[in-house]
Amino acid sequence: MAGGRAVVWWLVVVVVGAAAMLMNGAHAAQYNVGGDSGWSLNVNYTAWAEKYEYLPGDSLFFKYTSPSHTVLQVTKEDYKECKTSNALFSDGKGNTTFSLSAEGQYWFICGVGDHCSKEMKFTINVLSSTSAAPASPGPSSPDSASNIINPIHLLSFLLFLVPLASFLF
Ligand SMILES: [Cu+2]
Repeated sequence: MAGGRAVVWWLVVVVVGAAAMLMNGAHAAQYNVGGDSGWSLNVNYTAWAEKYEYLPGDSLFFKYTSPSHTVLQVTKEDYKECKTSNALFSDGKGNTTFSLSAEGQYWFICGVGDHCSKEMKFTINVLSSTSAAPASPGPSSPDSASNIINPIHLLSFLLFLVPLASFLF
């Protein structure tokens, strides 16, 4: 049965490798800013932003139509003063996707009219991948768009496959 054993070990290696790959990528989440309300007036974005833990590789989706609103990433100082002239990032084409590529603090405001002073603004802190809890369940409420694979479920399924394989061979 030496050949059977080899097949089982080969299977274990493949399964563990696949699990590691999938768990690595499973955390990239896209967050719909403001949930169902999207990017608009009369939404408490501070309360919305505090619901999640953001990691590098995640992205924000601002749902709005041009020219009603814009998305500006600004400095902390400009955020406080609702200053729009020195934006680090700016888009007003509608439905903006913003990649949170690096850890650190991000400040966002709307650059249209007095929307920023009407609280159309929020700040988030993107944690480093290592500082975040590895077993974090991630976003699961309806206003997060895509967290396709639940790593825990996947892992239990794969761990179930291993004894099954040893039984078969
Ligand atoms: Cu606006």
